[in-house]
Amino acid sequence: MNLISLLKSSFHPVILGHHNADPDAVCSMIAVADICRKLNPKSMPKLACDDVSRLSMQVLDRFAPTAEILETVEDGHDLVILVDTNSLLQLGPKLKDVVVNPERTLVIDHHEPNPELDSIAKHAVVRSDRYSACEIIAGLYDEVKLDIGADIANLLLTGMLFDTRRFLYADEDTLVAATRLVRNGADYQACMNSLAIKPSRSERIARLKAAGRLQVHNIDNWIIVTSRIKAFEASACRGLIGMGADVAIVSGNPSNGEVRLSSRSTTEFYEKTGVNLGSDVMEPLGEFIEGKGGGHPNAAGANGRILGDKAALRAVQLIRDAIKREPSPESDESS
Ligand SMILES: [Mn+2]
Repeated sequence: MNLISLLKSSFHPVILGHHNADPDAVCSMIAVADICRKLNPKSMPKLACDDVSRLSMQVLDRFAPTAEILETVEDGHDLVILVDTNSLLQLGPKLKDVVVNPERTLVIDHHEPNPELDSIAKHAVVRSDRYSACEIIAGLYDEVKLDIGADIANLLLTGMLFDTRRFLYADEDTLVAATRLVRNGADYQACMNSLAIKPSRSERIARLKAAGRLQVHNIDNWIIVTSRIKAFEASACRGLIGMGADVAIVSGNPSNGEVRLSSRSTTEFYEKTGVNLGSDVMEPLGEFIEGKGGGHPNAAGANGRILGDKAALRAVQLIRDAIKREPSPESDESS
């Protein structure tokens, strides 16, 4: 059965996105519902996600204030459409059991196909070479010969902007699709604005204070910065990386007398030095500050009781040691 007859044959489709649905997921879902209604005017699509991200709520407020996204689905649907995911696990606990009949399941997604895909759905539009589900769906409008209205164009462009990180990840097809959405009435600036989240006043002040108290350490041409604030350490680290640091370590001092350290590094730093902020830095640091530490290669933290300044300097020492241990192409060139 082709896509058009599948969608035309459905009167009660349910459209599912992944849990903590991001703007690409929710915007795709609303567009797919629009396609269903246009192909079959009697169709009454329902949308559902385990939960919707805060940013997605902001986008919906702006472009689809009346859209209803449910958290659970009752029986009685005749087609299940998975959007922006092809894995049941990603649907989250409340929805993973909705998908039961592969004959009546369609997947529209841009992630790598999951091995279980064939057993989930007999119908799939999975294009892992595309940068967003919204881009695929913009193409589907052509395929089924439907016009894209301005409302949907805004949603699809916003989903594309989000998943491509404002076209950092894109190719010619992506840009052509985006241009066509603008021609169909999408307001580029409004789409960009709908994705802007301004941190709270206290968070912004914390970031600025962290910048004001900065110490810069040069290790093998890498710029490692340390600072201290009361709260919002992780946000401050991201801010300092944005200002140009390769690694940022910020200690926070919450009122309970504990010390919290947060750290971030650039992908380039991790790729070229091999220094893992979790296992090389924050884990041993956790012990040093009489607490616990760990995390990921580019983002890690520790909690303990030793003063923040001392702890941050120790973290710098651990990075210095780790850089010496790891073969670093950068330092070979510069030495
Ligand atoms: Mn996506």
